[in-house]
Amino acid sequence: MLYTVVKTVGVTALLCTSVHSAVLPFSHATPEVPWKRNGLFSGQEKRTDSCVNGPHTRNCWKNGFSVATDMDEKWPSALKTVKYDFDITTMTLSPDGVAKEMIVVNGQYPGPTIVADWGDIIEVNVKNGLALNGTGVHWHGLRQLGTNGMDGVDGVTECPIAPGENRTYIFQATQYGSSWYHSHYSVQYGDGMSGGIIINGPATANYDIDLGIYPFTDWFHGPVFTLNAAVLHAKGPPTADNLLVNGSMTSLSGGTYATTTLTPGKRHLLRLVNTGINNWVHVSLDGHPFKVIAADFIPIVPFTTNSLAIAVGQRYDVIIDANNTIENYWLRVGTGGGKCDGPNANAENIRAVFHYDSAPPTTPTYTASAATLPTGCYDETKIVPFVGTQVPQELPEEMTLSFFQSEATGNLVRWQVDGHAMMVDLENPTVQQIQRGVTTFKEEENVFVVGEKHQWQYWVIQQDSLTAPPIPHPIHLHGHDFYVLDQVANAKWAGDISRLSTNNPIRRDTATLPGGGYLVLAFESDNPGVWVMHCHIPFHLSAGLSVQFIERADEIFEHNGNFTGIGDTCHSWGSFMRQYYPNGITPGDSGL
Ligand SMILES: *[C@@H]1O[C@H](CO)[C@@H](O)[C@H](O)[C@H]1NC(C)=O
Ligand SMILES: *[C@@H]1O[C@H](CO)[C@@H](O)[C@H](O)[C@H]1NC(C)=O
Ligand SMILES: *[C@@H]1O[C@H](CO)[C@@H](O)[C@H](O)[C@H]1NC(C)=O
Ligand SMILES: *[C@@H]1O[C@H](CO)[C@@H](O)[C@H](O)[C@H]1NC(C)=O
Ligand SMILES: CC(=O)N[C@H]1CO[C@H](CO)[C@@H](O)[C@@H]1O
Ligand SMILES: [Cu+2]
Repeated sequence: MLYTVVKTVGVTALLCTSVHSAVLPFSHATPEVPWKRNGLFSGQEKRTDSCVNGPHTRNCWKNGFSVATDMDEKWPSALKTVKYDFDITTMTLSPDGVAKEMIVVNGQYPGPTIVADWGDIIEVNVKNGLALNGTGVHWHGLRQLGTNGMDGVDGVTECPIAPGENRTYIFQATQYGSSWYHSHYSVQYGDGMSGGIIINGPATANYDIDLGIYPFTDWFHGPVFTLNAAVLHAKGPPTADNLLVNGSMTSLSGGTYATTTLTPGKRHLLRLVNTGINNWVHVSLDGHPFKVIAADFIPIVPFTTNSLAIAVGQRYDVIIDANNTIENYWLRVGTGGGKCDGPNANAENIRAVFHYDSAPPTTPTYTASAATLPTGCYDETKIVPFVGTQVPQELPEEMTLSFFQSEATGNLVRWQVDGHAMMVDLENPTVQQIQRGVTTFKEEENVFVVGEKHQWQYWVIQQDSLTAPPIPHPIHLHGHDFYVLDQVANAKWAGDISRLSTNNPIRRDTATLPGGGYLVLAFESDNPGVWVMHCHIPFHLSAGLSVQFIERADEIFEHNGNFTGIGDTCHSWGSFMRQYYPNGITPGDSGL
């Protein structure tokens, strides 16, 4: 191995108040090692110069870009800026017939979908219209190359936006595909603050009609902040009241099934997103297999399946061929099954309607695939990225996930990495600390330092079998896609690197850490910034299940002018906190 991964954690030095002018001491002048992709599928690239993206030529894009372009390395230059104004307010809505005071974007749930073309600049002005909550927006899966300050992580890349204040996020869509945005202010998105993101680009199979984003989320009728305060001291997961499909569902109080219209004879692209809280979802459509063409932001070699398992934070783009009898069909949704995720009171009745245009508006009756939905909390495995990558087979560094709960601390739930539950300082985010010259961090900031330029970084997240309940966790990394090299339930990583799948492994931004086992990941240190990697179950994240990578600290400000204004946001946030929450927010809440 030509290099070592520098890892510091648990540095105990107190934050020093004297003036530091030095940056973190880990600038290595490592030469760039060639880790180029092997171009596995490059033979399939058509000449795209004159090719226009259309129903029969989805593989091409424009100006020589196509589905064979590696979007880690190349993307179209920005042709336009798409602009949105987000007003965050509370509002009482009844997505499933039960009224709930929600926190929403522009008065709607799900929030407005951001639509851009590959390469566009996205500019969103976010105004906090809440009375008593901070907010901030994270653009899930967007790489934020050179724009770490736009990542929207409170206490890490920014201070929360205080009530009455606003800030503008500006970043480039260097990737394409389907995703979502959500608040990263504690558990806030569980009360509704989320919406879809569509970045138009090429695809690995042809389709006629883009049906857009199709989100799934388990749903709690009470305020999620109140629930979280209880869950932080509970013995197990709470029971979700319902599960919303595209923002609606039925319940004993009314509500309706989401309905989607299909055009007979056409192929439809549907962008499935789990925007949920606790529940994995299993999804199938009666009489219609899914042709799966992308996993998270990664185009994949198409495969056909009757159902998909989707962890919180994951996405799948699927093509549905409306070639069946002109009728109405059930889309069926199951959860992981209660033991691996969390109980859902309406688990048996979650569905939606797919209606063929010109079919009579009757309730679906077709039941042929009704009984076939699997259960369990796991990732799909047939995922082969269309643009292949060879990852060198190297030994990963280990992080251990443990669990701590004691009567002495009022049963406060702690999900710990290497012995520490993450707690961020909302008033002094990590990037501001680095800007001020801080070089050592508190143990509970769970800092892992990555100093090298353009090298592979390998990590194994190991569940501690003695303390951690053997449940799976959807792990999400910011600023990068990662490669899934190994993923085993109820097992201990034994250091055998020959096990690692390195020949075009699964590449995505969210993957399941199996119950009682481990997950081995690799990513390239190609994006200076502070990037969190965390469990995407808000209750676990709030109880500490996160780390932050400080990647190439000495270059963060050199390549990144986008921390401008962080001081003002932090000043406003500090004033707000002193006035309304002098004792801090929920005790034991990580802030994330
Ligand atoms: C956020 O607002 C909710 C009410 O919508 C309140 O219950 C909660 O305490 C607030 N929490 C924080 C951390 O600001
Ligand atoms: C955003 O805040 C600035 C002051 O920080 C103010 O001048 C501007 O009018 C605000 N914009 C909106 C849309 O509220
Ligand atoms: C989801 O709901 C929105 C709002 O009702 C609607 O505009 C959109 O077409 C729906 N999407 C699908 C795929 O049905
Ligand atoms: C619809 O087309 C798919 C291939 O796209 C085929 O496998 C399936 O059998 C067809 N279904 C019907 C009902 O014709
Ligand atoms: C380096 C960089 O991307 N700087 C941009 C940060 O954001 C401002 C607008 O807020 C741009 O003007 C800078 O170019
Ligand atoms: Cu978790």
